[in-house]
Amino acid sequence: MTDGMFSEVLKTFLVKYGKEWDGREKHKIVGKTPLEEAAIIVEDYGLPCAKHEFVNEVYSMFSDHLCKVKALPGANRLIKHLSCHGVPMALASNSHRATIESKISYQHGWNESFSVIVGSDEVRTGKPSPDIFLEAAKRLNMEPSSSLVIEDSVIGVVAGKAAGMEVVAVPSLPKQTHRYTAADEVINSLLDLRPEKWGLPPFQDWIEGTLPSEPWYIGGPVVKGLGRGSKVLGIPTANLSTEGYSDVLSEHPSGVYFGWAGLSTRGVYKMVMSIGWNPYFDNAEKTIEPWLLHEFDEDFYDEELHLVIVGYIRPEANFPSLETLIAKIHEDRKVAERALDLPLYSKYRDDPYLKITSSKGQ
Ligand code: ADP
Ligand code: RBF
Ligand code: MG
Repeated sequence: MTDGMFSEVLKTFLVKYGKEWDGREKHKIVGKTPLEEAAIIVEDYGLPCAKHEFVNEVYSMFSDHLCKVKALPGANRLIKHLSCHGVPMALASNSHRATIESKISYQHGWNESFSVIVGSDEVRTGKPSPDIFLEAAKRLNMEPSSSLVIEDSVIGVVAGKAAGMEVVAVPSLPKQTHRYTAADEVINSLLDLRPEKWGLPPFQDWIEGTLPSEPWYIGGPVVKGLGRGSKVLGIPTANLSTEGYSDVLSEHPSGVYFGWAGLSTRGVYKMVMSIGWNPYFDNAEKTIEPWLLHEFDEDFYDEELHLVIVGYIRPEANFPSLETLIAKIHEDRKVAERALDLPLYSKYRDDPYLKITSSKGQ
């Protein structure tokens, strides 16, 4: 139970004991079984309750929130794809079976897609022991060696490898790749999974190097960034504040996206952008950096900028040199420029959100 909703419940629970939830604890409990979680938190906070009391209370509070838990970006797409192709799937989690079942009951089509569910209360030992995965393979009638595990926790990666399976890690917390060296591959989000690498049918929804999405919208005044775009890269990016966008941003992984940009006094332009921590510079803060594909003769700080984001290109990456980073961004520009001429994407040029009628514009 690694999602934000669980953190919220813990926070409320700890307040009752006069304690304050320290988000840093998240690290220690990712991927653990409910009883292990309880042991860690009861001990760390010196709570005057037994482990099983903690589990009972916290999980009964949590069950009221399960309906609000959102699927990870790309999860629905992946599940639909694999189940359409008849790939047998199991859900194997350190949570208890009852929690898993009620959690997925709120996700459309998931219960029908997973032919097997294994919770940690159904085996002798939870992850990192391989038991859960071995039991899942057995119930699916599959060989462990021909099974692929998709995991968000280090503990789960260790369990999958111990079961003799191939493991793709999708870390749930940012900047954690280095902790997942046991995995066969570490990807940034489920959007980056290439099923064909693992002998599974490839996705067919990529179009000319882009993955279309339902359009999503962000906007605000152009703010000062770290002053690197034009100076260091020769690529100016009209940064937007991330404030107020935590919900939209959590629905979309960090990465390189494209779409249309509307500037209140100037017009609508093609746009390619990065959202994330810029691994090459290893920023402490997540930034939103749209590059408008047009030559302007002046800056436009504070001007109202609205973006309609229509597709995804790639995850953010690190690069061996500034030149290779710059070359990659120019490649992104070409991909976006071409794609935005396709009817699928060009139709959003007329989205009313781009025609800003602010008091500042004239
Ligand atoms: P900062 O770190 O402050 O974002 P940049 O070097 O990235 O500085 O420059 C970004 C600024 O350059 C934008 O805020 C905008 O005012 C201006 N600018 C000029 N041309 C463009 C363009 N094509 N795309 C984005 N911003 C541009
Ligand atoms: N920064 C990275 O560290 N890795 C990337 O893969 C990356 N991709 C980018 C793609 C585009 C289209 C743009 C506009 C920027 C990208 N950047 C990336 C961000 C770049 O480093 C950033 O704009 C500068 O740090 C200026 O603030
Ligand atoms: Mg910038």
